[in-house]
Amino acid sequence: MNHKRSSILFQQAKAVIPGGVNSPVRAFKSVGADPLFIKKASGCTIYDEDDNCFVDYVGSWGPMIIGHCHPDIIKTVQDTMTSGASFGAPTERETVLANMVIDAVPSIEMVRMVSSGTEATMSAIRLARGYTGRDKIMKFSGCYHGHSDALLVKAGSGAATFGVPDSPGVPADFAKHTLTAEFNSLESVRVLIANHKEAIACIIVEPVAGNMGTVPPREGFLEGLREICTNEGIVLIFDEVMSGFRVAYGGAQELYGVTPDMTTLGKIIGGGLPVGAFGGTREIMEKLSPSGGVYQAGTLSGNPLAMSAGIATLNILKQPGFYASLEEKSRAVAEGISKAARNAGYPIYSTRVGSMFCAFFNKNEVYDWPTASQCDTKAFAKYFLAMLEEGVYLAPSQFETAFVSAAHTEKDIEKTITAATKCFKLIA
Ligand code: HOZ
Repeated sequence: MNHKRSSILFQQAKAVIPGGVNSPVRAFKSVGADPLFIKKASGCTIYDEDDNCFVDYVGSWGPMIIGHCHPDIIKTVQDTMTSGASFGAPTERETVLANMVIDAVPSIEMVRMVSSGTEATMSAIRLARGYTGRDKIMKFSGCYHGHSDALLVKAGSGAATFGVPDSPGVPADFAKHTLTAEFNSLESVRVLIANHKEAIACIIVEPVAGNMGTVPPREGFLEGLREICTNEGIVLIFDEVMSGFRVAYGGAQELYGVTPDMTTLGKIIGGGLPVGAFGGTREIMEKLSPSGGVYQAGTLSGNPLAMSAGIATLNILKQPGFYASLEEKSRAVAEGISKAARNAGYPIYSTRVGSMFCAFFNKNEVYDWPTASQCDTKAFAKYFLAMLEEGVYLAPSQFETAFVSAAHTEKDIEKTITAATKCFKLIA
């Protein structure tokens, strides 16, 4: 496969953009290759600048649940654009999308729109601190909640991929307020709470961890967090930027039947345009400025284009059978890859929740960051590059999630499994 033009574009980008990319994992650094520069996409197919085409399992890292360039999204964005891209003033669409989110997500009685997932989590944390009057927060190692100072502690995604889970530039004085427990271990949570009595404002968790690969919650974990937070007066925040409207219309909280106090969203609710949101109980949300004193603002918050794309996307997701059909496709592809590995005699540990899945290059169970970090990342890199050559575009890191969209067809899934069969044999 020829990557000539992508390589030239990457050299040009490196001269003017740090590392040649505007978000680190995109650089393909951990798989030892140059990134592909993407020219266009349609459905679940992406085309690079050398006119190679790939079945896409990145889906813009989650938003493209209905596939790229869906006609409803194109139409609504074009129509909205003709009336103006941004006003910095309220529009009706913001209330429409807010109501759709409130109807869908069990924990949300009020919601504030922002422009990214990072902004959503950062603001939710500030609000939880303002609401409780406490400073400390708790997160889980390997979970990633965007790149704000307080949350770049033992972080997943690119931070884990590049070995900088605690980033330089985060003052120790800020990081000292962030406590880190182990995902799926209520015991580690209890120990930290015992050592910081009445000092913890919130526990933030990805209910389905998606930034250390895909790690499902063990039975009782989310329920246990709910109980602990209720007993200790701690705000429970589900970071559903990835899992929201992805693993079910109402997110992981609907799937597992556990209702947090606050929820952060992003990705899907913007239909591929930049968006984020955080919401929760009326009591907490009314502490937010201008109804309350906790400050948060944004010039492009509630942006008309993003609101329109979000509304159109949710209208499609609401259609009967959408999630059942996506579940079936996702099961077929994840099980197919897992079987291909088994047949090649190559041990992987396979996880999936709805249309989020991961092939861990690990023969043992992966249930937290210490177990995820044991994966054979060199073997993953070989697999990734071989799959790319076969026309399958996966996330360029072991510590990310693969996303299936409604646009993936049986033929795409077959192509993926055939490719995996060949690639596992190659590396076995
Ligand atoms: N934080 C994203 C992965 N979990 C990467 C975003 C991007 O590079 O676009």
